[in-house]
Amino acid sequence: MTTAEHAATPIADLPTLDVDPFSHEVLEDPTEFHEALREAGPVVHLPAVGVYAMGRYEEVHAALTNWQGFISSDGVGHLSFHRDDPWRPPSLLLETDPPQHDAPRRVLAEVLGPRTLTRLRDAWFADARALVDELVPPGSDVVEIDAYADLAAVFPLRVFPDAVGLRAEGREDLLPYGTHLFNSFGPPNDLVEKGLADAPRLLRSVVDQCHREVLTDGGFGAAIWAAADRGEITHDQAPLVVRSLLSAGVDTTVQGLSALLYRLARHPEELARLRSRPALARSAFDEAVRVESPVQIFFRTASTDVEIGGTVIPAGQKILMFLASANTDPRRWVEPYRFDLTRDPSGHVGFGMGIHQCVGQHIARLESEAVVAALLDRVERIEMLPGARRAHNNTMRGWESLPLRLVARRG
Ligand code: QZP
Repeated sequence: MTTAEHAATPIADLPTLDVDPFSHEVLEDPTEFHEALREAGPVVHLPAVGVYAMGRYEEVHAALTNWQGFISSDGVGHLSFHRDDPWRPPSLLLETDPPQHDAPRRVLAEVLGPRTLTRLRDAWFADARALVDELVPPGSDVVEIDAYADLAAVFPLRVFPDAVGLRAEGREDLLPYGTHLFNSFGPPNDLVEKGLADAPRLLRSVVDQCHREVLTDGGFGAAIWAAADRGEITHDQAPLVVRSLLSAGVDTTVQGLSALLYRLARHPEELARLRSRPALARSAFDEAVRVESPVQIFFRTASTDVEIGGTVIPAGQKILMFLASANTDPRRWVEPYRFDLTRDPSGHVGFGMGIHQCVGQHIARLESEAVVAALLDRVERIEMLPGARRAHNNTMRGWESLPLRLVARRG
């Protein structure tokens, strides 16, 4: 081999793609953009965002797992904490690197661990049954629902705030806060602009729900404060760790559920497969997360000159990872756009990968399992109705309205 074959591509010679991935056109349907990005090369300059982007599975996976080379502590959005003032104090989990990351991560992993899941399981299955009974009242034959507004955006808010131990006041702020938070990871476009006026109030409301005094006994919030009493994190850190739960646990599960409901409606044969093998309920959620990727993107920052995909990313440079594109890369997945419950979706990067991989993913899976079980019980068929509308957000892909017809099971 010649040295030329070993030499990394100088950054100036990288392929360029002159598309704004945060434009409404791309947010409506990013498929074509993802294909162009993957075809352009392993690392591609995006002048519209001023970053180097990755859309292939191999490089996105490599970047996510190289936390030493691609750090989070300069922000995982478009802003660089070095240059710019963040609109909220940085997260102790999302926007830190080891060693600062370790203790908060350990605490949340324990709080959201297997013991918690076992404790919540029966109650959440009953809650899902109750909600589905409201939507498909016993004796009804066919109902039309908005699977976003009536189900996906309702169920997580019925179970999660109670599990955290929140009071009633301020729960209505969680989803709008999340919407702005996820927009704010993107560049300062119209979506961010629209949220700016209300952002300080929403942030205050969420922060007000993190204090020890307002959290009920027995919840995730109280468990985080108890970890502070044991010295596992400091008392100063506790409210910010609670804030991470409230930031990461609402919009994500709402759009994760809407992704699954959409896919089940579009693929009746997969719903039938799920009915014949209910044990598929867990992987059904992961397959929906893979193919729809509710969390579409994340940024990192090169800590030093880092080689990736034959390119050296210069120290301090932001990179943009397209999780959704990696999750549909034909180099990694057979028939990548097919929602297929017979495939093994593990390895998808819809929950991220590496040390920052979603610490609440088991909670999200449990929510989805509960909803799927309730639906399988009460519903024979799920059909799309006209009028579905995508929500446009700089980070999240999902629905604003998802009209579905549910045909009840007989007997
Ligand atoms: C949001 C935080 C998809 C995610 C990046 C979700 C998320 C995770 C953590 C936080 C916020 O710690 O504030």
